[in-house]
Order: sequence, then structure tokens, then C-alpha cells
Amino acid sequence: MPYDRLQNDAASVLRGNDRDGTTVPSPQLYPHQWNWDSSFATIGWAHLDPLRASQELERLARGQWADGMIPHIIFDPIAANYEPGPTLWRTDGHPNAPSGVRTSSITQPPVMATAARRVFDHAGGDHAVLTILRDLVPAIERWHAWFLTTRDPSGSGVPCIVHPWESGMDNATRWDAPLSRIEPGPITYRRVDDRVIAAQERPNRKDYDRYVFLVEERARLQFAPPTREDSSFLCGDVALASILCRAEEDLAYLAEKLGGQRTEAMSRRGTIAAGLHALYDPERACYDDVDLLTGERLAVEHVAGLLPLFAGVATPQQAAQMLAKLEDPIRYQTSWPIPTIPPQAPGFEAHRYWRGPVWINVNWMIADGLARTGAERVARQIAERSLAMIAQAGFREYFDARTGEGLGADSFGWTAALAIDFIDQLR
Ligand code: 2M8
Repeated sequence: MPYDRLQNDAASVLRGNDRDGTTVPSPQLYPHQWNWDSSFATIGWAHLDPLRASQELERLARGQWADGMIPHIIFDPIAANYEPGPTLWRTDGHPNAPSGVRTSSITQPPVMATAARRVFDHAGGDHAVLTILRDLVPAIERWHAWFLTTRDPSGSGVPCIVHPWESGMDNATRWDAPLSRIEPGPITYRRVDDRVIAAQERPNRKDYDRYVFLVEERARLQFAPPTREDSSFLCGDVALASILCRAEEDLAYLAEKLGGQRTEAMSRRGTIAAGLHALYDPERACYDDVDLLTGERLAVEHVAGLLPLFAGVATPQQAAQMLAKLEDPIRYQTSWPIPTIPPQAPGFEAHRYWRGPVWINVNWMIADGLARTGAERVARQIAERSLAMIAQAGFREYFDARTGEGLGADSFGWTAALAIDFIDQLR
């Protein structure tokens, strides 16, 4: 089989990143459990070992806060080389924080239900796996509900984020304008990422100051639900909303298959889909984020605006417009698709993370969304090109869209996990 070697190498990366039941994104740069990384890793594990896959999600649920949030990082007490660590997040002892584990105070896009559904589909009725998944349903239900209560009190359907890190696409150009208003002033912290990875592939100093400022702001506010009055950064995120919308569908499927537990998943899905529809710009064939502090739509060209395909909410006409854009040689059709923004777009940087490079998790979600709309040929091409790029450059964190060069961290978890899934799709 043509992909046998790549499949084995990908499995070795996942095993090498396994830390006692959680998969670290990359041993040197990210030595803890990250939320959406862990869920993407689960999708890979589902092919190798469904029980191990279900345990990954069980370990993620350990971090759940009393209000329902599942945090973006669960810290490994014995891994030290990452900043900001638990001391700066200041979550210890807060009444909402979980006991027994230390976590960050913010969340990340909720891929967990989608991953759990994949595990269910590979479990072959295994009792131990189904028991773990069944026990996870209430935790996922509470987390999803939290997005619409705590993060969308006005009922727009598109939850807000309080930190670019919550989008998972940290220094993306889509956040440049709202972030540029923050003047952190003198701020002291230790930074280690730019010693592990070349500084020109990581966020710049000014942006990092703002990230740390926002971490401290959450602690100062005692992690209370954000408001326009007290938050320095508050944006409705269409990519996160799309991932949540898809996750609601997967949660409803799981709950039904696992014995009919009650959830409000499909009702929330309707609310989110309506919220997304309101943010479609037919002129630009794209969904827009919103800056909730100014009330303005952030009309920034970015692959995130195409993720409603993954949610299955785009109308056939919208899907056709977005597909045309993806295939347009002067937009997203680079030698190695899909760039985070078109190379001609303002702010494009081929090597700086989330400002131009190709990301395998984005490719995986867009390919999945395209297949849902019937564009199987293009979905397949994305899978094939992704695998060819990985075979050439290794299991890197991100890739240059023009040359396919590997960038960022090595032995990267979701690159390996989703390669395994892409290989399975192509067989
Ligand atoms: C990156 O984010 C972290 C902060 O959460 C960092 O730069 O230190 C992002 O790519 C994020 O999406 C990802 O989950 C994380 C771990 O891979 O790294």
C-alpha cells in the first residue's frame, strides 16, 4: 500500500508524544495537554486503539471547570519548559477551577464531540470504550451550553472569545485590528517559545505582550463572564462557532447512539447556524468575525471564514462561491494548499505561524466540509496534497504554502493524527 510507511511513521509520532494517556502537541515546544490538539490526536488514536482514544478525551474532561468550560491547557506537573505556566494564569484555588489538575483560564475550539463520534464509529461496540464515551456526554453537553450562556449572552449564536488563543489561530491577521488597540504598558514575563523555534516563525514581541496582558486581565477579573465594559478583547469567532455547530450535530448523534441521553444539542445547533448565516458576506464569499467592542464586522480574508463548510450550514450557493475561491489561483490555490490567507492578502507572512502557512487541521476540516457539500474530488485533492507535503517535509506544525517547507515544531501531534485519518479516507 502506498501510504503504509507514512501511516507507521505517524503512529510512531503519536506514541512518542503519549504522556501517560494524554498526547502532547510536540514534546519540545508544547509539553502539556492542549484542548483541540488532544481532540485531533484522538481522531488518529481512534484508528490505532479506540480505548486509548477514549481515554484521551477522559483526560481532557478532567480539566472541566464548575461553570462548564473545558480549558485550553491542562498542565503536566512534571513538564516545565513552557510559558506562560500555571503561576501566571493564577487559576489555583479559584472556586470554579477543577481540583487535582492545574489549567489555563480560557478555552479553545470544541472539537471534542467530533472526536468522540469518530471513536464511537471505530469502537465496534467495545463495552469499555462505549462506557467512557457515555460518561463524557454530560461533560460535553455542559461545555457546549457554556459557550451559548457565558460567551453569548445576547443570543447572537456566535460565541465570543476573550483571547486570540481561544481561537487556536493565535496571531492570525483576523485579530490584528482588535489586538492593536491594546497597549499593555511595561509587562514582565518569561518567554521560551522563541528559543525552541526560530523567532521569525513565532508571534512578535508586541503581540506576545498583549497575550500576556489578556491572561492577566482574566485573572484580575476573577475569570468572571466577560462583558464589553471590562474586556480589552472580545470578538465573535466564526471558525469557533462553525466547529461548535458541527460538534453539536456530533454530540446529538453520540447521545442517541449511546442510549438516548437528553441534550439540547440540536436546538443550540439551530441557534448557531442562524448566527453564522447573519455573518455571510456574498460579495466576498466569506463569513466574517465580529469585533464586539466596536460592533464592527472584521472583513479580513482568512480561511477561517470558510469553516462554516465544516459546520454543514453553507447554502449550496454559498458553498459554490467558497469552492470557487478555494480553487482560484490568485487566492487559496497555492502549490501546497491551503494557505491561512491568500499570499496576496495584506499581512501575509509565509513563515510566521497563523499568518500564511498551511495547517493540517484546517485542511482536514475544510476537506471534510467540502466532501459534505458533494465536492469530493477537491476534498480528495486536499488530502493527497497534505500527505505528499508531510511525506516530503515531515510531521511539522505548519508548512510554507509556496514551497511545502516544514515549519514550527517537529513531531507534531495533529499533523500525525490527521495524516492517519487522511490515509484511511484515501484507501
Ligand atoms: C499554539 O498556541 C499556543 C498557545 O495556546 C502557543 O503558541 O503557545 C496554537 O497553534 C494553538 O492552536 C495550539 O493549540 C497550540 C498547541 O499546538 O499552539
